[in-house]
Amino acid sequence: MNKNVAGLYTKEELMEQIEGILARYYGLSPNEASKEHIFKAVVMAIRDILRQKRTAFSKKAVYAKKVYYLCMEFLVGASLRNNIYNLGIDGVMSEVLKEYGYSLSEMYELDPDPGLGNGGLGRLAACFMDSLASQEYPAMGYSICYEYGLFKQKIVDGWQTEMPDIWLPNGEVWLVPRTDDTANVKFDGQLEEKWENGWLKIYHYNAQTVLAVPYDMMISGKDSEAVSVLRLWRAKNSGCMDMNLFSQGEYAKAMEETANIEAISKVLYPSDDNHEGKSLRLRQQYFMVSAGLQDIIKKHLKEYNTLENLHEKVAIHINDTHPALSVPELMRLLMDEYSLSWDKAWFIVTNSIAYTNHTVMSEALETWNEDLLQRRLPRIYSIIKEINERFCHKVWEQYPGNWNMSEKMAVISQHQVRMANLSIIGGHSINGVAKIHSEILKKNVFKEFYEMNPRKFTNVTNGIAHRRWLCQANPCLSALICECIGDGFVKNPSELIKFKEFENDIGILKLLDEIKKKNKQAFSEYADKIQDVIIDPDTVFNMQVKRLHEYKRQLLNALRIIAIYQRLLACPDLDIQPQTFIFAAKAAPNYYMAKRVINLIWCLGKEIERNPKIGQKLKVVFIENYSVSLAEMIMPASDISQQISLAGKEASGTGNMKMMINGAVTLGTMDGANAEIYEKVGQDNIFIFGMSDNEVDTLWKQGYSPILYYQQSEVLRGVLDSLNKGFYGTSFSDIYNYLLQGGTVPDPYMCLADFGDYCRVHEIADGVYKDRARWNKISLNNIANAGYFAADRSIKEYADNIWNIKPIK
Ligand code: 26Q
Repeated sequence: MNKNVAGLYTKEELMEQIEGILARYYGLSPNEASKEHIFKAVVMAIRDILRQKRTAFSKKAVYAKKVYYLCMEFLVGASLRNNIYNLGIDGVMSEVLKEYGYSLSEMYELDPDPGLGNGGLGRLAACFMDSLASQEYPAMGYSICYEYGLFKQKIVDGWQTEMPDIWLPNGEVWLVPRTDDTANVKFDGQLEEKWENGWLKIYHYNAQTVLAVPYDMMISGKDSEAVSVLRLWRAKNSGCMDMNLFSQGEYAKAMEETANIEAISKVLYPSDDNHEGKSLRLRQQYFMVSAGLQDIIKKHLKEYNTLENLHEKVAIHINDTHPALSVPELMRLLMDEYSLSWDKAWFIVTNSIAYTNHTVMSEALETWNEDLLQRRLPRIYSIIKEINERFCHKVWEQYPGNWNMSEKMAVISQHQVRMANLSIIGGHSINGVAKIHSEILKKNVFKEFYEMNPRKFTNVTNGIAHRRWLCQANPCLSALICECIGDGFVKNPSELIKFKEFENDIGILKLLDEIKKKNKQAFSEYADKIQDVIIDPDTVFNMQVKRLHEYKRQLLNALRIIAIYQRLLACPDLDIQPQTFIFAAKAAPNYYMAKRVINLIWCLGKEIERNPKIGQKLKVVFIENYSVSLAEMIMPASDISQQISLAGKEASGTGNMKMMINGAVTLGTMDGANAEIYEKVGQDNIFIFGMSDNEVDTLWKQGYSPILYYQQSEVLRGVLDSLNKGFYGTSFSDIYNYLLQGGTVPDPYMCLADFGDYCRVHEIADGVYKDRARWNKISLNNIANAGYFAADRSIKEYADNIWNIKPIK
């Protein structure tokens, strides 16, 4: 099998390939093979196809500028369906499997969903790999091959418990080990500087050397010749055990060292909000950065035999500050290993690196303790100090006497190393991930940097892999769109706007309604199967699925549900639209308040269930273990998409886009990408409520007094008081206190300030929902306007405006 163009594989060729693998690897004929064997052989056959395609593509891309995307997380999701779809071999593969007595969906069920990310940021990186390949950009991603991904969540008696995500035994089939490209990464030790022939040579003594072994995962493009490679590094002890220790009889200590080293790629940190400054996390970051940059240099030298043109041929993207050590590490490699001068190295570094910021929350901005950095990474520390000194000098020259400017922009301050400042100074571009977010970066968070260098700042609004989230996750809707406007939108998502022509077509609107119903039914069956919960597909599916965070305000949603519940308790015969509130969310394991909110939602659901009459109109379900695979079931089944963060806090959100493209209607605040969804669909096709980001700032500055809202609203009083008594036998008086008083300040996300408007707008939405024709028209308008939120568009903007790379045609 040696074909370049997707979709040209015949049934016979694929069977020959699969059977060859079964024979070679397992010594089995198809008759003897189990379902698992067939699955593995199918994956290996696809892997081979992708590898051949990648080799051919790399040849075409020689001498072209390439992008390297560094990210501590890639939440890729299951791979089999995506690759089969993108290669266009669904039909023929299904026939092949029939010969062995299986179906495609049986194979998909065996395909693991590696949890190599926490949420939005990691999923964005995965969507980008897909778009890069589909649009034929030469690209490679770098990350860590965590042995354990994000924990698996189980709710036990209403409380989140965490279990390890052991993905590798099954997931390993997707990985190709590339031991030839193993790199060495050095930690600890001491430095010595020596002048030799007019050069300052740096010697790094007593360092601990860790092997970084690469494993490649290939990601195909849709109808394209390109394949993106995601290179995941695994930490290994450098082979030789410490024989000194061993000879002295200290066996356990010698083993401990291996365990310590291999811990680097053992587990993904499950917290996406709170920077804790742990030594292991620092080692993970440097491990990935150093291995990745060495790899980039090696590849570049192979093509050009010089590093002088690195910045012309390589774009290095750091996804948030987690890979920010790229700045000093690339300086180190260029100067210490390849003898470039500081100025030359600095020119190359600052013209290669670009940085995306994903948060404005101060507690999530990374800083590292100076002593820790100096101990673990002595050379990197000395380079950061030099960068800081040179930069502060420049600031001082430009703003003489202005201590404020220097203090705000310094890389090192009060014994902390600030990674965002390092990333801005060491790169040529910084961008936010939605318009409003990028404005906030310029206005507040990085105001001084913006003043000094406005041209570095830009925005690239996020986007999603629409082929995964629409074409694959919702095949019926996708087929309907194809019938109406053709299949151009698959490769060119902006064509989705043509679907708008059908907004008054009663027949199409009815079909849209039927598809939604079918997806809701499918989700109900799935929920019953995985979690034993019964959901009525004839109710409104009102969904909030995302990580659990105070700023995302799942609590606000819960408060309103309590209000509805109380209304129904008071008059059980009230004629309301029956609705199901569906939540799915993981909380960081040490985030107590987030876990309490899950607890509240769960107890509320249980208590309502006990009252069968009310239960017919109102249901609350918490679906466990939110993951990419679960999201692929949820998005197509959603009617209302709740995006209710406090304005100014959610950088972008991408779940909002996934729901929109599946025809859900957003009910949300003017935050993150919601504001752009509003711009695209217009006010008739979205339900917006709450304070604007400016109003939020003003209220907070003038002093937020939740008690006023409590006093003014009887409904709110009823809701809050009921927290003290609690639900399903559990009191939530701590949440009552949090909302009204708090420890030092009450609820910083001001749920009560937005509560009234939230209820008002929700009521309008419920009214519109009753008018099915009108609702379906709104739904259609959301789908038609979702093309802008495709990752293909985001990637093109990055390619044109930041990376300066071109597709390989
Ligand atoms: C930091 C230090 C130590 C350990 C972990 C971390 C860490 C890990 C993950 C910090 C943050 C994250 C993830 C952040 C994230 O997902 N942010 C989201 O990014 C999305 C893509 O741009 C946006 O849509 C969301 O608005 C944003 O919250």
